Amino acid sequence: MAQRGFHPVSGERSGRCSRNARIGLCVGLSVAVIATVVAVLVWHQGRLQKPPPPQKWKGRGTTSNFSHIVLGRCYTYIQFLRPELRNRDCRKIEEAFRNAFLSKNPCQVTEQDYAPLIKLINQTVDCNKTVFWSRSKELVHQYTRLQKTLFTLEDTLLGYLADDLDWCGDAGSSEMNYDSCPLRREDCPASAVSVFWTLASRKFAEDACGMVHVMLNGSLSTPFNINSTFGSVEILNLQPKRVHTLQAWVTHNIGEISRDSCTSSSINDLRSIVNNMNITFVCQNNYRSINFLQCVKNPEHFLCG
Ligand code: JS2
Repeated sequence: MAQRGFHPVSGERSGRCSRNARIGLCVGLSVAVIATVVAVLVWHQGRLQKPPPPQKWKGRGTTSNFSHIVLGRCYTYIQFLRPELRNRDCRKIEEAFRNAFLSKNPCQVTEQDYAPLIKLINQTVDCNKTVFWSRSKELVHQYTRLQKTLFTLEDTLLGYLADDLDWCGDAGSSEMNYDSCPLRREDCPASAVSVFWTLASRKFAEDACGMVHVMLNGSLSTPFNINSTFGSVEILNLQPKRVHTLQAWVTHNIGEISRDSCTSSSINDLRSIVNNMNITFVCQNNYRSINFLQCVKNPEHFLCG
């Protein structure tokens, strides 16, 4: 007869089962407790292991709000300045810019690191619309802001995003280094910023076609400097099969005595380099449109009568 509560067939089994259940429960609880303790220890250990301080360089650190500035500039550019680029994805562009240098030694960033950014931007300038410059940044951009069909590098999206910004990361951190970034001469010849501008300038020159222009500063003793970015990167990367003429505008500060800088030795050096590339060289002193621009800022000057 079945004992109250005891079933002959499954009785032993239910007794054994409850014991196994208890053992399983105990093992499960023990594993859960051990896992929790280990997780807490690892988390606490992680907190104690602060990332090493960023490396100390001689230059300014990353510009504050770098990511927000780049994102804002991108939207401003594609929505208002050049709506023909309205289909570009600014979030992906900002992320690609950041990923080009974050978690890397800023002296070991390569041109390849910027390739995804360049690919996402994917912009070319129409023939006859490219303007280079050297030691004349302010005046040339005053001019291209009015002559909107002309493009300096800083009037393209790539140059517009980065102009006047500083940026670098650190191999031991996923954060930007806001304390300092390497300087070209004092720290390393190829910093994240200088690699960017050399790449951007070279690509800007390679893509140029037709008649290209350059604004040079006639108020300097050497308006053309072979060691400048224009002289050492852009000129040498013009493609003679694409570019037939380089037109130089040599500007003088409006208050200065005008002189014929187109016959100066440094301009003659430029002429030789360009002609040896089978590209026609044309030089203009005091280009009228640019003189007018200077008169806008100095209407009282006697030359602006
Ligand atoms: C650091 C910057 C910035 O033709 C022009 C532009 O296309 C430019 O890319 O290169 C030429 C100007 O360079 P250059 O001839 O050495 O003249 P510069 O007056 O000494 O200007 C140097 C600027 C080089 C590139 N660059 N570098 N940080 O924010 C920055 N912005 C630009 N354009």
